[in-house]
Amino acid sequence: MKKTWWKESVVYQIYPRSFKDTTGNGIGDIHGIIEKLDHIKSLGVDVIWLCPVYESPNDDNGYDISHYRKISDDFGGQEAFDELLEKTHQKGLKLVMDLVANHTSDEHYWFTESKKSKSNPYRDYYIWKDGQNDGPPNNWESFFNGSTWEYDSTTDQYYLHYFTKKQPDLNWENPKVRKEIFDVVEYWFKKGVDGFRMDVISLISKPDGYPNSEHEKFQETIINYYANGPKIHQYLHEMNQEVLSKYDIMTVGEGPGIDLANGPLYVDASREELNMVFHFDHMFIDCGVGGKYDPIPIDFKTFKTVFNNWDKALKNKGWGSIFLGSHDFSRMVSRFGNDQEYRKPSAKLLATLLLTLRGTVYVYQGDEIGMTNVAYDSIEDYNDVETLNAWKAAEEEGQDMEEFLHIVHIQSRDNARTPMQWSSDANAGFTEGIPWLKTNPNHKNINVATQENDPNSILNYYRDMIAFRKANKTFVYGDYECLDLDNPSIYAYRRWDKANEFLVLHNFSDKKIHWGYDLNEDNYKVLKSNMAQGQQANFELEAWQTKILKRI
Ligand code: ISL
Repeated sequence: MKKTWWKESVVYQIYPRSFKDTTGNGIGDIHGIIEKLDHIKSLGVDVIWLCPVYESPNDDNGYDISHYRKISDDFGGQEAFDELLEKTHQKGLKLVMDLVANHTSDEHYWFTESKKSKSNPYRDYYIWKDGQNDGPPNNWESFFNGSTWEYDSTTDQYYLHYFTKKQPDLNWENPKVRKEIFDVVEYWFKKGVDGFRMDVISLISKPDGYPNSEHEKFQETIINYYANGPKIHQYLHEMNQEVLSKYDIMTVGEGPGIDLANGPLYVDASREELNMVFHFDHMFIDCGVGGKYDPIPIDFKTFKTVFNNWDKALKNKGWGSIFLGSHDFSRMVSRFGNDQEYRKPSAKLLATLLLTLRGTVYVYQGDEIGMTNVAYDSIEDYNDVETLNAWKAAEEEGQDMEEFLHIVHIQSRDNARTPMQWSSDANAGFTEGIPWLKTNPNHKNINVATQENDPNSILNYYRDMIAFRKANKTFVYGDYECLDLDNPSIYAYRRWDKANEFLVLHNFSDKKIHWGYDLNEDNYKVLKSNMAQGQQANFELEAWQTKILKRI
């Protein structure tokens, strides 16, 4: 297996709007990131991935770009970005940006032109179709509710938008569009940017003929119509040849519909497309028939199986990405851990899981201090377009809205977007103004400042575990095998190479357990745990205890 810097990297994801405000306008900005570079560096991570900071009307908080080469003034503009890039590099860190190229903002120049007439030179930059029987061209539904088609009276046609109507989809069939995007990518590489996370890259190639979906479940429609279109791999190979392969950068493609069958195609090095992908097999694990806003309990065996299957699928071709949270999902400790009585140990357990699996590790801002979900009293306090549209749809369906607010508490993307908790001060030390999204009241107890000086804090555990992974490359490149898959509480696996053999045990339960597996526990010694080791047997685990053992 070829060794490279990005395989060994730990990536820190920043949602700039919520990270640190330095102007008092309530919105996080690039100077805030610069101010906190020491914090980021102190974690021991290698790469910063910035969610979009380009010019945008913010219908979807920056995932609707109106200028690909301009940094938003809300975030401090180009000068601030150049300073960030320089200072990041000075600290020996790399900077990866977000490429949102499935769609633009409807306020992008290409779209305002495209709308003007059927003969406009930019018309074919987007996907325009005639309606059918006084309605949209087909029955497709958008990710954020409602039809994917928006009628435009100027030319009496509909345009396609998989997300909001302010996010029209680009027409990748058009070679001019591809060239424009490749040029944008190259523009940022020339500035010194170290890679891209590619937003919904799985959706860029549209299905021939735009047929009606015959599926009721939205997830099925994504898989069968929107994702992995006929030319996806042609486009990505082309991007690789035209630009990516010419730079020492990293790429990670994001997208719904990436599964075990097609995932390896994106990242098999010999195919020359992308380095890594984010799949969502474990992130959509709690979606019921009605999708994200119809949650079901997480099945632990399925959770483990997802990691097993992906490790196996990418073992000989490609490379994995390991993450448990992002700006699109609720907080990992609230979701996969226990954010009440066992918040501290379970946050540390999840950190250990992240840092002992094979693949590049992604840590989302705030997870390094165990930030949790928030539960606002009213829908008025929510900002996320996905949440608000789901709310509207539930209201129209006549659902019990008190119950739905409870679902919002569990599932809203705003859970991950509450301001970063720097201190116990007003607004968590995030802003001196009014934050764009209310801070989580628990910032009084959960914050960076408090954890900084506590040797047993989650924050210091992250630092320690990241250093541990760096010192033990077996966790990066070594083999992986899950043991005792049927165990309803324990996630156990071996990681090994020629030099070392490790056994990692996680107790995902509120009960103390002695792992009764057919291995001699005297052959191991405990190297690390999230709890002090008393008179315990090696395979004995307290509630939410995690242990890394070494075979002696
Ligand atoms: O957020 C999701 C589930 O709650 C996903 O379905 C998400 O919409 C999907 O993975 C795409 O996400 C990305 O593109 C969106 C943007 O809203 C997300 O923030 C971004 O990560 C559209 O650009």
